[in-house]
Amino acid sequence: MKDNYPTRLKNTIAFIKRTDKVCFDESYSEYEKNGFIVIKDFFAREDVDLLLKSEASGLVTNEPGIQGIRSRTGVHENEPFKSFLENNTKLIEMVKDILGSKIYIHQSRINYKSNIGANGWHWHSDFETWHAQDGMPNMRCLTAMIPLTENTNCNGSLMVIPTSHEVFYSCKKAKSASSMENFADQKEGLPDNDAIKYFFERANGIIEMVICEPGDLVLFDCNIIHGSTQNMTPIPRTNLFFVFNSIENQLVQPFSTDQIRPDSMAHRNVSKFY
Ligand code: 6CS
Ligand code: FE
Repeated sequence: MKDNYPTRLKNTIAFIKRTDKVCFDESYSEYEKNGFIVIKDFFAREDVDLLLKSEASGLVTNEPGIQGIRSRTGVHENEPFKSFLENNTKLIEMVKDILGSKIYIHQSRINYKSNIGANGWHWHSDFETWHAQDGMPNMRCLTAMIPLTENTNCNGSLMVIPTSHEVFYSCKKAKSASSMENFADQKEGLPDNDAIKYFFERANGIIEMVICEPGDLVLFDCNIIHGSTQNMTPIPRTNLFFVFNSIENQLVQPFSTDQIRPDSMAHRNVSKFY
């Protein structure tokens, strides 16, 4: 298959104009323009509180350098996360409208940033990873972020660069980490500082801190440049993520590696479509 977004090459560092449509439904113009949207009080508070209290199972990724769990992937395969997803027709219909087709779960995860000193995530585009490492062909994918605790102005909340989803940054090949290591501590697929500056200036100097609380829904495009800092506070930041991909954008062979990641990180054997 043609590689529309070549990345992790030896020498080329380039900005590639996005050719994929961001949004198939005109009523989400803010999402289309900025690459993300926050919808207050989308979920019933008690449904979200139940998720926080529940023990999740799934593939664990540990914190690099410190004790603790960084992430758990594949959480939607078990209760109560499974029912929470499947019963949320309001969410599913909305994502289908935006992506313009039937959808499925590419990845689900909980990121636990709940201990003092829990690590952040440097600036990156998720799509860059999913394209290079998982063989996601195009940008027909988005993330629904569901805060299970408060995301405040100081506990390592998500930061995004509005409008950065419109351009793909082709990253320079880095000292190779395995695909699995790259999940815990990203070394490959990081935009360099000049690229971050470019996106920042293009956004008229705006970096948005996504402050939100349980009950809210955050949708962000697969290619938006985002990141977050360490959580230095005793205020836990725990977020659930459902990554939805279009049925028309299913995974092929990875574009930049031979390593196939586990199904819970990059769903290939898809049987359930919405
Ligand atoms: O490797 C991944 O799939 C994950 N890593 C990052 C840095 N962002 C999104 C994604 O869940
Ligand atoms: Fe990410």
